[in-house]
Amino acid sequence: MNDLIYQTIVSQKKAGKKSFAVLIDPDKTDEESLSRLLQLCSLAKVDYLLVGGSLVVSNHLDAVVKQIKKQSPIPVILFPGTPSQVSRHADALLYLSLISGRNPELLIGQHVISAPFVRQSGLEIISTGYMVIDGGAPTTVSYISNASPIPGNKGEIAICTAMAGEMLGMKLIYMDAGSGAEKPISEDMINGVSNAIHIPLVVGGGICDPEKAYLNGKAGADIIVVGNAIEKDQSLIMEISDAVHSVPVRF
Ligand code: 1GP
Repeated sequence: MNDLIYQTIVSQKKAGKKSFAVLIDPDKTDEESLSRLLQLCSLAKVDYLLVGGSLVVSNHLDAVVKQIKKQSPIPVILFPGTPSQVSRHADALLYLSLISGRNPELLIGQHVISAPFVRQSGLEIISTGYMVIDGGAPTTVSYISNASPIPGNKGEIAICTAMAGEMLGMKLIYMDAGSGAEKPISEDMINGVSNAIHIPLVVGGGICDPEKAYLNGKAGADIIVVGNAIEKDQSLIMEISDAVHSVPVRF
């Protein structure tokens, strides 16, 4: 199994460079709007395309990934909300364990079931400690996972959870306030977590303007993920990408 994408993420982190990932929910796109989105992502120098959703009720994940691979050189990373969201046409898959929750199914149970076909897919697998942070309103991810999120003002819980994830051997920590969160994760929490771990930190959920994306990068997020806001206004892609890429290097 190659680890090209992960190595890129790590070397960007080492160089102090921030990356911008656009989240594409296969349920909320069609061929034409995806085509437009991909053009904008290329122009804006988006670093990664994350594909997935908490539910994915349509069955065109494969078609969406194939279209992206045909039209865009940007790496495609699957961000599966359920174990069935695997497409061998992508470049990598975030193998998520919901370490902020106490639901054994999402910590390890579903992984046991999906392990053989995840391995068979030949995808680059990136073991990811997934932490849901309270974003002010119940989100699909907290409902589906049947697990309480970490309170937004409990930085020390987030720090200890991320540290545990790293020491258990996870390669990435993804802190998520959930898609469309009312309150994105505070810079304070991002800063605390980022200072406590050595592995790359992904942050997303409710980020809807370039300022917040910039501040998240400055606070220590290595990859900033935006989905919902871009679905509503594609012109944000360029502004947010510029903001993320303009975060000064800090070692
Ligand atoms: C959700 O982190 C992602 O899992 C992105 O959230 O859709 O709110 O940008 P948004």
